[in-house]
Amino acid sequence: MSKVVTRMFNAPADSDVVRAHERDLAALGERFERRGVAIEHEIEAVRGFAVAVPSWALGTGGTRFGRFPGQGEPRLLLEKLEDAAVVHRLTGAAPRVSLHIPWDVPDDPAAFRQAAAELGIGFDAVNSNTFQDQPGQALSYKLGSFSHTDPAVRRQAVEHNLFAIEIGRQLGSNAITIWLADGSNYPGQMSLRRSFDRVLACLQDVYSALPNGWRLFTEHKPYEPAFYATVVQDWGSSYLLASALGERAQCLVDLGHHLPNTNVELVVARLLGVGKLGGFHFNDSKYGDDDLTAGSIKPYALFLIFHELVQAKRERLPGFSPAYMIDQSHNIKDPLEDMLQTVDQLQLAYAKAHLVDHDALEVYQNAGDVVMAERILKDAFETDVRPVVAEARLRNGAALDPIAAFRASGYRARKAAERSGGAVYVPPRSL
Ligand code: RM4
Ligand code: MN
Ligand code: MN
Repeated sequence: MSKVVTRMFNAPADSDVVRAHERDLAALGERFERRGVAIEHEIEAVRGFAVAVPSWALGTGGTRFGRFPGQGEPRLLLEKLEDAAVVHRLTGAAPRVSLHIPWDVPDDPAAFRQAAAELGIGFDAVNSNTFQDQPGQALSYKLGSFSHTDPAVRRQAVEHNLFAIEIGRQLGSNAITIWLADGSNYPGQMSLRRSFDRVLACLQDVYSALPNGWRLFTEHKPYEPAFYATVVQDWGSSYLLASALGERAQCLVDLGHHLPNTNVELVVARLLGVGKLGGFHFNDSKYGDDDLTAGSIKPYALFLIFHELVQAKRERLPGFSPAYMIDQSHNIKDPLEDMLQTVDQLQLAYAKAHLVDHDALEVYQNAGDVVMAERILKDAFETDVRPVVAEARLRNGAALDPIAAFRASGYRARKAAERSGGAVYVPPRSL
């Protein structure tokens, strides 16, 4: 952690606030005790939770109608790193960054890795991008990348993925996430069957070049930018690809990449059941790929997803090692505050999922007692675990209340003064 970042957030928390927290924690501990739950165990579990911050979400996003950037946003990759370190410093739960290539390619990966390490930051999965044409690019992805009918375009797209892997390798990443925009806007535009075969063949090329210890994640999404038929549109297609590729290929579930009312915890359970759940892009949504703050719209669904994950961990499901990453776009919030809210929401959902009485749940399920089984879940979900999460943060050397600490630090105002005049490319929200 850089000295500057540390100093800025080192102001001791208001002692009244700390005392109030201690009382709340003690009261909750007493409640837990009555239920036979050790609060210490819960706190330690939350301390172990970590999630990666996306490099592309540290600036203000936008919609295709416009973008309203805030002051003091990062202009350079190093400044993004500095902001990511703030999220980790305040939450104690965001020690890694997930990079988007080529939006965020370090000029000197070794030096960049070193700078990140000094800030206490490592790297999670790298993301490739064949959904846009880059300046100077030889061939266009307008009609697809891996699914394109022209083998030269497919080759170019594969090469780009190999480049992303190479950058990731130098940074210490151990996975690549591939989300493809490939698809068609009109019936007849592409062969529904052959486009899938071509995608699989390209993925096989990338998969066979994976460094040792690396995983490949395929990410599905139902629509946008292809509005008629997206090649990897659902978890079933993603699963077909991952299983055809081999053991080191798994599926990545972006929570917003489902049609309204999809039971995402069921998707998670299915993928867990076949050892193919590779990771997550956390966010929330009302309609589609809205990229809203995790837990802001459907906190119960988020809890139920974590319930599946905690169960899988308890049962030591083979191959269970999901990569937790955030994928959001902040149109109207300060990106850093949104990240702090997000990590907090994830920690809360995780803490609640840890409270579920699994043995009792199984008894009720076996007895066909629907009401009591549901009550077990609701009881955990409705418990106010904020003191547990706050205590976990404190013990991890982070803030009791990250947003309050962030605002009190004056970080954004300071950065607004320092970071004037530059522009950084920020992807539109609709990506
Ligand atoms: C896509 C997808 C990818 C993300 C891009 C920016 O909708 O969620 O994961 O990298 O957006
Ligand atoms: Mn995503
Ligand atoms: Mn998305």
